[in-house]
Amino acid sequence: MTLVIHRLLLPAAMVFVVALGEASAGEAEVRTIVVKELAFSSASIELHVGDTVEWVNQDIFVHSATADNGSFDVELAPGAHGRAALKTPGVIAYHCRYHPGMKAELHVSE
Ligand SMILES: [Cu+2]
Repeated sequence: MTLVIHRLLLPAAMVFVVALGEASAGEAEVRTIVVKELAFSSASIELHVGDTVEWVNQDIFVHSATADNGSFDVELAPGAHGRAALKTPGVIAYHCRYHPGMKAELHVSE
């Protein structure tokens, strides 16, 4: 009888642990920012540590997403995408190395 109960409970317990693990991981997200017509689509975006930003270059020009603090420097060929993982909280201002007018910010919280 004990054996039967174990067989029933074990899978249920495993599902519970998996669910807890996902919740405590903070549901890391991939957030897309489109780069188009010489601009970043989001001038300011709210994110969390562990999230990833993906820039999608829909222009016919080369762009970059370059953090002012040096934490990332993503080269974006025409039609290409590039990613940066966010590891520390704070406001990260970034720009395009090729077009000084292209600027935006990431607001990263814990
Ligand atoms: Cu640019």
